Formats: sequence, C-alpha cells, structure tokens
Amino acid sequence: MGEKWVLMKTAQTPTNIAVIKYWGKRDETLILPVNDSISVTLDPAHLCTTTTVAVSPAFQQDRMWLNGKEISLSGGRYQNCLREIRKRAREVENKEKGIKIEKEDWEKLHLHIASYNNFPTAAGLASSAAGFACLVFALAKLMNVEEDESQLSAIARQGSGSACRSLFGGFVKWIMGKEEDGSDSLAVQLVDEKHWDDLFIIIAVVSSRQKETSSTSGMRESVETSLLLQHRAKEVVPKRTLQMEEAIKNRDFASFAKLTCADSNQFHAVCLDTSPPIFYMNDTSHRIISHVEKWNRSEGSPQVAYTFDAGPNAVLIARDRKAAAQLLKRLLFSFPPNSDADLDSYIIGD
Ligand code: 2P0
Repeated sequence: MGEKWVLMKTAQTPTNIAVIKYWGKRDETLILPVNDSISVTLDPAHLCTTTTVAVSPAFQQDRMWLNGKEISLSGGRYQNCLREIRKRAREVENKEKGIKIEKEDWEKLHLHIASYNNFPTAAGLASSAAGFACLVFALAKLMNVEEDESQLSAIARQGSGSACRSLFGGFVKWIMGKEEDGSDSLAVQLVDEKHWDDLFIIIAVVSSRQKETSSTSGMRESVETSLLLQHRAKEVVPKRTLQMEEAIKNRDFASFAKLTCADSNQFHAVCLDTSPPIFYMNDTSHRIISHVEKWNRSEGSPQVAYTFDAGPNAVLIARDRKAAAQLLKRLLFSFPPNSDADLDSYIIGD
C-alpha cells in the first residue's frame, strides 16, 4: 500500500422519535434497556445527520469533527462502536484507485470522521440517535462489513441506546433482549415508511436551549429511585408494546394516539417519581398538552398525538395533512410569534 491515498464513504441517517419510550438501563456499559421501545423514523430531509468517514495510511490517529469542531473520541461509547466495527471489517479493493486493504490492515489504519447535523445538537431533538446510527452505518460501508441493519443496530446501540432505532425507516421496535452480552438487544423494522404515509409530524420547539439533566444521568437516577419505573417496565410496557404494534399494523390512529400520549405522560411521571425529581417539560409543554387534549375531545376522535422526550419540545403527530394544517393554525393562534408565549420555531415534515 502506498501512502498517498484516501478512501471515503458518506451516509445520511434521520433521527427517530419514540412513541413507546426507552427510559432506564439494566446494563450501562453495553446499553441494555429495561423495556422494549417503538419509534417512528423522521424524513431525512428534516432532522438528520450526514457523516463522512475516511481512511488513509497518512492518518496518524482516529479523529472526529462534529459540525466542524473537533471532538474527542476517547469516550467509551465511541471506542466501543469503533472496536465492534473494526472487528467485522473485511477486505476492500478499489481497482480504479489501485487500493487494496486486507482484513488485518484495518486494525492499523486510522480514521477521520466528519459529522453534521441539520438541526441543533442536544436541544432535546435526539441528535445522538442519528449521530451514532450514521457513524456505524458509514463505517460499515467503508469497511465492507457484511452484517445486516439489525446486527449493525446492536453496535449503534453501544453508542447511544436510541441510535439503534435509526437504522431503519418507518416504525421500528428496539427489542430489549435477554442475553447478558447484549447480542439480542437490537432493532427490527415493524413497517416501512410507505405503510402509513398519511401521518404528518410537527415539532414545536419550545426551547432550543440545551437540557439540564442528560438522558443518561436521568435514566440512572430513575432506575435507582423510581418505583413507578419498575412497574412501568414489568407491567405496562410489555402490554402497551403489543397494542402499539397492532395499532400501527392497522393504521388505527385513535389507538395509536391514545397509546402515544399515555406513554409520553407515563415517562414524564417516572421522571417526577425520580429522586430528586426531573422536570423535562415546562409550562408551555403543559399548555400544548391541554390544548391538544381539548381539541381531540371536541372532535370526537383524535386528530393529533403528542409526545415529549427529555426536553420541553413537543412532537405532534397529526393523522393527516389537513389535521396538521389545523394544528399549526391553532398553535400560531395560542402561541403568537413575538409574544411572551411564543415558541422558538416549528419543524414540519411528513
Ligand atoms: C427514547 N429517550 O426512547 C427516549 C425517550 C429520551 C426520552 O432515548 O444513554 O440519548 O445514550 O442510551 O438514547 C434518550 O436517550 O440515551 C432517549 P443513552 P439516549 O427516545
């Protein structure tokens, strides 16, 4: 091998929003959850990460840039993903460029990684989900890794739990698994993005400020102190997951909305049940919930489902384009721009 070549691959991965939430780990190092979760993957045009990975004999060490700024790769999560992918690397030959990388060479070669988010990092908009999924997928392409998306999801999971769900489009289930080594804790696609393409998602950015309690430490505190979390993981989520799968399969929006809202509310109840309590939603989030609940009741059947992650921003899933247009009109009326009650922005997509 000469010293003058660089080989590159680029991947793009959307973020995902959980409708049955992941909250709590049974193993912090391997990132194994206490319950199954289900998510919807967003359209890559709106919230996604683009990652380019490059390899060259001229590189002296592994390095990474996030949104143009160099970040450290020394953390365990990056190291675990890089190690697991390198283990599965295979021979790569590029005849055009006269490059041949043998399987064993990958252990010695260094990587440069450049990653961009088209949305604010760490504003409660699941940037780590898209980020680690994209990193693992781009590296798998570069290194000619044979594993399928589900097997890759078990590697992305070791970067960030929710990342395992971003390797597929449509609705995705992260199966918690039983094995101690985490080999069966992986994501599977429930239905692809065409199955239920009426749905329309609006994200009301209540605040683009970085959250106060990280998901990782929040989850740890909930596992240690919340009795409600134990009840949720053992009694509630197993049944709710089956009901949600049924609702998705049948495109039953009324059931889907009921389950999505209930699960978001229970996740935030677990946060309140944590000692000291964790508050991710704020008054504006609560006002959005009241507004949607009232509207859904007045229509007789749900038009919109709401779900909130580890931050105050509302993810609103409308049953169709018409309901989304009405929702936006209502939000703009209740939270007028440039008033005390205004929202930071809206992100709209189908
Ligand atoms: C989810 N969240 O299911 C839940 C709902 C936030 C609320 O997954 O520690 O960033 O990296 O595994 O994946 C956020 O947690 O946490 C999350 P780690 P992650 O989407």
